[in-house]
Amino acid sequence: MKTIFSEKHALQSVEREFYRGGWVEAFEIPRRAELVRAAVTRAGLGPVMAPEPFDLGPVLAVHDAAFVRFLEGAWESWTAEMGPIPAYPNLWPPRRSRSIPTVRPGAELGRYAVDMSSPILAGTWEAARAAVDCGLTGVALIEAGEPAAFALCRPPGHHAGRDYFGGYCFLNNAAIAAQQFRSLGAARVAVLDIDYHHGNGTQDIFYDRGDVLTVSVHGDPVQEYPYYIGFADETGEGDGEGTNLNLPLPWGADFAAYRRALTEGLARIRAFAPDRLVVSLGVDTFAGDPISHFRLESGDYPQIGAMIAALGLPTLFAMEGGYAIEAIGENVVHLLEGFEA
Ligand code: SP5
Ligand code: ZN
Repeated sequence: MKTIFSEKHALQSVEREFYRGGWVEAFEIPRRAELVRAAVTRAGLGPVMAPEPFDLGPVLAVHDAAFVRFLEGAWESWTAEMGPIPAYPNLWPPRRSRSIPTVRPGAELGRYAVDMSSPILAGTWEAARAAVDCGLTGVALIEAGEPAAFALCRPPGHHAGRDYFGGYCFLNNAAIAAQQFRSLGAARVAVLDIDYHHGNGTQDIFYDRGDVLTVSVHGDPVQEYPYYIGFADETGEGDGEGTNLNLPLPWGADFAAYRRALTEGLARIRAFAPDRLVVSLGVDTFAGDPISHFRLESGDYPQIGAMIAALGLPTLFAMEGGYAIEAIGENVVHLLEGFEA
């Protein structure tokens, strides 16, 4: 299958992230994407191509317009007041406060950020747009007849909601791609999120939609980021009632437990009978992942790919998390090879 990759991902680059009161070596680093790209090439998975540029239409079909305007201009307004330093939020609106615009960039940052993991830098907007373009180019390839495509998105996207960013994510690449499939004529689309963390942004975006099924297998939010969302009793609302499925697993879950949950998720997708599938592909389920607590081995990933392939759906893979640098390339390629086998 074809891989879509943009060098612009490197514009989002931090060396440290804030953790337990101090700065630790960052986990979401440009090297991740470079290693996946190298592994794709080494394995002969198929050609690696640059994305086509898309206008903001598909982004605005998913994200709030004021949020998008904020992200686009955040660096400029921040640096005008603060100088050229990374934009980190350090305050958040209290509950029941009103959404009155302010002129201060720090206050606007807190309005839209959900955590401190995702600083806005000079190139953040360009990097996030390029990641979206990777997904949209994958959609176009599939609509042109490719059975599958791999959007090697970075920064990742699944924690970004309609009007918020965080968890290393700014724009929701997978959700934008799923909506694009809808806009181009698919009646029903499923999003399967196999990143270790709950795909809260994707759930949020499609929560009241009956035309997009969202399924996520992830670390139980009782124990794990994003903590406040991702529980099994969140099933959708309104037209979307019954079209969100959360399959949380406890810390320490091994592949046997994982496979059971995934099997349940895939059965729900089959019953929904979608026309297209988007997979939020994180490999932070790996036992060696430095910030996660599942126990999957590299040898398990081909089976996950094969299980997804058994759905027989045109499938877009969109890269999300995975922080075990030494194994990220191998794990991603194993999964995609399992899909194609
Ligand atoms: C896309 C994605 O996988 N985002 C993950 C966001 C996780 N944010 C919480 C990170 C907590 C970092 N903990 C450091 C543990 C060091 N031992
Ligand atoms: Zn993750």
